[in-house]
Amino acid sequence: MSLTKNPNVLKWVDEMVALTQPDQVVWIDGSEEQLDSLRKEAISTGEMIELNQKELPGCLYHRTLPNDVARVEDRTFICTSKREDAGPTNNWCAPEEMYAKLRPMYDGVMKGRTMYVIPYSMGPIGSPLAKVGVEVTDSIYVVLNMAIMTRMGKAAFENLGDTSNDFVRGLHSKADVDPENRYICQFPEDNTIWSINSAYGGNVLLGKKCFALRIASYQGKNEDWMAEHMLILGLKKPNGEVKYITAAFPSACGKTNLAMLIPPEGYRKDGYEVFTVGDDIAWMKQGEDGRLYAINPENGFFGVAPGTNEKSNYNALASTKKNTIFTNVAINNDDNTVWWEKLDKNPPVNATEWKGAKVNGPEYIAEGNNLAHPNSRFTAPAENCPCISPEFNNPNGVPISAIIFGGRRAKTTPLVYQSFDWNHGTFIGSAVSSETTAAATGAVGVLRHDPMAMKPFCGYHMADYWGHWIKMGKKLGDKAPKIFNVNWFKTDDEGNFIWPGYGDNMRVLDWIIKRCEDEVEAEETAIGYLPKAADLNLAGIEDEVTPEILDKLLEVDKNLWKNEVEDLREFYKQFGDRLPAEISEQLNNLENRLNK
Ligand code: GTP
Ligand code: SPV
Ligand code: MN
Repeated sequence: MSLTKNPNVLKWVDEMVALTQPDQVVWIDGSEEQLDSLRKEAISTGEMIELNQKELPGCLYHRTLPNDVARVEDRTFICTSKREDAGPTNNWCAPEEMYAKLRPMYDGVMKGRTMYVIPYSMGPIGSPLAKVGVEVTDSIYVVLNMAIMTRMGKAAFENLGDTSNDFVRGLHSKADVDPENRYICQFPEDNTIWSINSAYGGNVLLGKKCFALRIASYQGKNEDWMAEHMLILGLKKPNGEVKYITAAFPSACGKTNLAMLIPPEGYRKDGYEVFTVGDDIAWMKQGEDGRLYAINPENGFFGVAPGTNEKSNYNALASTKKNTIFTNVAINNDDNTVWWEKLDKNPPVNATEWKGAKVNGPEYIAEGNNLAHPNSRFTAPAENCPCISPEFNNPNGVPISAIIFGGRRAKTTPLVYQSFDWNHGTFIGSAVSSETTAAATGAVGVLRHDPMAMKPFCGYHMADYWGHWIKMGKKLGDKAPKIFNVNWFKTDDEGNFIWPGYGDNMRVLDWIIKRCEDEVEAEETAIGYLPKAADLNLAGIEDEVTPEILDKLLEVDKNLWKNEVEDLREFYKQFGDRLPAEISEQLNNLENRLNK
């Protein structure tokens, strides 16, 4: 029955059973037989819909409640004993108070239901950087997603061993999916996560944001490593050498797309190739040679569906062709396949929109509706990805040459620039602002601070987190990756993006790698090193990116940047004297350079 003898696991599961009182407990061993019977059960109850098995073998569809389609940041809490340890950018509650508030909600909540006990590893099983979690849940959807997103099953328990207490305890119940009583709570001091009243993605796949970012960032601070909201890609040069880059962009700002980039034709002909190691989360630690190494703790992609097509992201689309779960996209009832905005120009006439209503697709869209929810997602196995890196399962990770920050900025931030050094790069990361997206509930398109793309995911005081970055930089010394900032989202006065983006972002990666290898000079400006116009390879897009547009893309408008400095000064105030001196020094230096 239970898959482990580990008394710490058994004791905790017993406690969770006593609390939630399920009718039965099923331990998830990860076997295909067991998963298949769960799939059949979920299909029979209507929880999942089987899609066209010829076109999309192994693929299932799931629809969540309209009130439950994204992360809920206002209901997400970091529960540390001291308020100041959670910091001003997190919702905080004392652990005892939060446990006391939630316990009655969990009391008997699984009566009439089954509890699934899911052992999983974040990171390749046995990797020195990997960690084990156990999630108990009353949702088959969660089990089937965790089976794709993590290394799930018996092997995770074998890796934990019979005595270790080092596992993250995740309790999830969809309960009544009541938004008024929805809570996503992290208890970093207890390695514990309690999530209730949601059945959606980042709220309930507890290995992902809750563990691999919120809890893990806290662990990383204490254990000298880093948990980041970053993609990891390998860029193969014509000489066969592969350089690894990580990039932190806020939710729905292009990580999956950059991680799976297909270089423009000219680059492909020359022999450039991009390999995906990860599309959302990186765990990074200093290796024996002194360099920074990254693993992707996940085993699949929980990717944004809308906007994904043959052209924008061929590799992501290809990844979804088998054994994939689609959540909140639209269904084409003629052939029982899926559709979402910008998949192609032919929305199905005989469609079911994401909330479940049968509609005429083209007419429905013409009336201003979305067929798929803007935050609809695919859960696809990493092994499906045509450009998955041969290093994907390397237990030691890949050595990182460059770290990129970015966000959605219509103005101010140029296409790309390089920091002067690690501390300046840390400052640039701390200063990231981005327009909000549909990945979290709330208004879309509002500019907000999202340091290192970690605002919703940092499990402790944001200023201490910056301090941790600075400390890591000292440890890494001259082996530290170079730090850059990019912005694919600059617009003209009509609001149109002026950089083609997607595959053409290769041109920016090319410059970044050349800078890492000291192959090109740069323009020293007040904000950092910018490319000399002639050093960006625009072959094939000269018509689109004219010299005037390139000027706009590389512009450093001193007045806008002075406003930025003002705004940052205000933003940093909330961190009081926990703000590292290095960060305020960087802000002062920037101001002085702008005033010169
Ligand atoms: P999360 O999974 O939420 O963390 O998101 P992500 O950062 O992986 O975002 P993703 O790559 O899925 O992109 C989200 C949206 O940004 C999609 O609608 C893309 O079409 C769009 N996007 C991605 N890259 C680019 C780009 O280079 N230019 C433009 N204009 N849009 C882009
Ligand atoms: C994000 O919002 O950054 C995601 C999706 O990657 S979720 O898992 O829902 O958080
Ligand atoms: Mn993400």
